[in-house]
Amino acid sequence: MAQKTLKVDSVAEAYLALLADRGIDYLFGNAGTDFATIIEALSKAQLGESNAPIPVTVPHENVAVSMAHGYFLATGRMQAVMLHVSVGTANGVCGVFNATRERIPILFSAGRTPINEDGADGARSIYIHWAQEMFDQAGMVRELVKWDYELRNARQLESIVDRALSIARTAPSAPVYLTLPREVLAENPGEITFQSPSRAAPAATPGPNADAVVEAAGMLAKAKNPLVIVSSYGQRPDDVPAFADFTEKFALPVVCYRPRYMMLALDHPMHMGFEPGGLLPDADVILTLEADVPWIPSLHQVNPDAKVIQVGIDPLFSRYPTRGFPCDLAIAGDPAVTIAALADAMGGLKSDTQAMDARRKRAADAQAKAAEGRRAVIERCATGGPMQPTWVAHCLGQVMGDDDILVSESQLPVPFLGARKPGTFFGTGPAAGLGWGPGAALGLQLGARDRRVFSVAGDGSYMFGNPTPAHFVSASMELPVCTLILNNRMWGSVRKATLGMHPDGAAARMNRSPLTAIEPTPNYEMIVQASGGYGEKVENAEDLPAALERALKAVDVEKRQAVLNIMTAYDDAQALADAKR
Ligand SMILES: Cc1ncc(C[n+]2csc(CCOP(=O)(O)OP(=O)(O)O)c2C)c(N)n1
Ligand SMILES: [Mg+2]
Repeated sequence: MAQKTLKVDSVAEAYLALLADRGIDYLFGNAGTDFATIIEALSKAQLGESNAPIPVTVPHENVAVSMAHGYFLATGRMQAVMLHVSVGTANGVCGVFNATRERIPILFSAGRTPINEDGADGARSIYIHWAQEMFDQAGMVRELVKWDYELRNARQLESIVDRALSIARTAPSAPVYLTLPREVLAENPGEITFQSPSRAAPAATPGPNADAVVEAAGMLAKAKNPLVIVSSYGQRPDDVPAFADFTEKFALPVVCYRPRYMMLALDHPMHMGFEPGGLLPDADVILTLEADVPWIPSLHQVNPDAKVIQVGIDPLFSRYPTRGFPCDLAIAGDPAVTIAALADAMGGLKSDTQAMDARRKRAADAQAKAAEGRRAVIERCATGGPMQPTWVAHCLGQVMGDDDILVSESQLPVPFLGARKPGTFFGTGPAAGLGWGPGAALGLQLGARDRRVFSVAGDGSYMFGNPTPAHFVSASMELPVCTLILNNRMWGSVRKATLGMHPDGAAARMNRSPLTAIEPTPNYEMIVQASGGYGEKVENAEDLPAALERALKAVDVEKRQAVLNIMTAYDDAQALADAKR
């Protein structure tokens, strides 16, 4: 088997060379005193004297983790993040939470305070080295990662790194956590020998159980009113066409519920929109596809006799403490393989063609009605300010090219964007740890430099996203993301939740309830200017198309980032109606 031997000055240098050998392109770093030997080794790499991933200086940990998340979405390639001991880890936990719930592999790592109080290379040299030590640093993230370990010595380096990477990449994939004590990083093994290429393959993803597929196919073929509810499918864009064919061929109505990706084109003949509420009472067989929450039990009435089939890599979402959706049949395994197997099995069964025709007609009617409704809304909101998010989505849809990417950490109404191709939409994950969007957009742009990336954020989400660090990285790494802020001067979702529970209460009688209003609103367009970007405030609907053109000129021609701070409306009645659907 092929081996490599490298002369190295430190374990840090060996570690970085090994990561580069294993296909880690970038190390998203937020450094501290624990990084001394890492920085020394990265410096050697920049002088051409060793190998290492490309370091990216990210001045907030949550942005760093979100960048690794976004880069994976663009490329399918797992990346590394390294943070400063316990305190840096604490700042990165929210990003890890988002990544783990969306099954994104990341080598999440941090230094460890020196163990020795003196007498060893790398031993404690600053007062913080005492207080920063924890009894169990990994305890902070253990619930969220699939595996964690602290590197003990140079001899175990290859085995531990490969184990971390292969476990993270094995489905259901997730972040892993590796801590790197300063003394261990500083050890000088002289040279290191490792297998190259790696001999630590991740496990191949299991396929579905054949009997379960036959049973599910029988249930779906017999159904009069089947319903497919899908939430997190299409992370791999290539999975989408076969799903589209499957649902079209067997006339299976599909609801894309809280979509994380582009899972089915808006103009697909069986696309039934984004809310399952209206269809659940009559559904007789419900197939949930990577849908952690296929409906809300307290809001939606579900036909009590409906059979429910849950399909996914981990269809019971075993890392969720509570999840009681009915499940008559669960099929674990690669969901794309399960869809293909279901299509095969159903192809051999007799289908009720009359029922299928009726479903096709219902879907076509519903689509025509929805499209008509959207046209009417767009006409109504084309002038004046503050403007409706629907108008922003519509205008954005008009300027987006087919391959442009959109990251949305906002209430942007997706249907108003128009039809999008697979791999072009990325929505907030189910844990909704705010602050993901700006970093994810940067990571996507880094992984897809030839494509335009739009990032749409609520005003609250934009601030959670650490705009100063994010705009700094955009400038330093030449990642000209175009950001649209839906600025309703409020944590609107929090107000909506308050009024949902207390519709006639005190908060409902106030326009600006406590802990929800973000006023006076900052001039967000000025933050990006501090990093050399283009910034503009947009107050009226009729000004948005031209403002978008100016922003895109900055991005496309001047190759610099842009932010449009768009004043949007918030309406209690509308918010409450939305919340009840
Ligand atoms: C890290 C984190 N903190 C707090 C929340 C709770 N939260 C959910 S939505 C929301 C407000 C978001 O505001 P904004 O981005 O302006 O969107 P809007 O609701 O106004 O459309 C908050 C604070 C969260 N999801 N994540
Ligand atoms: Mg807001």
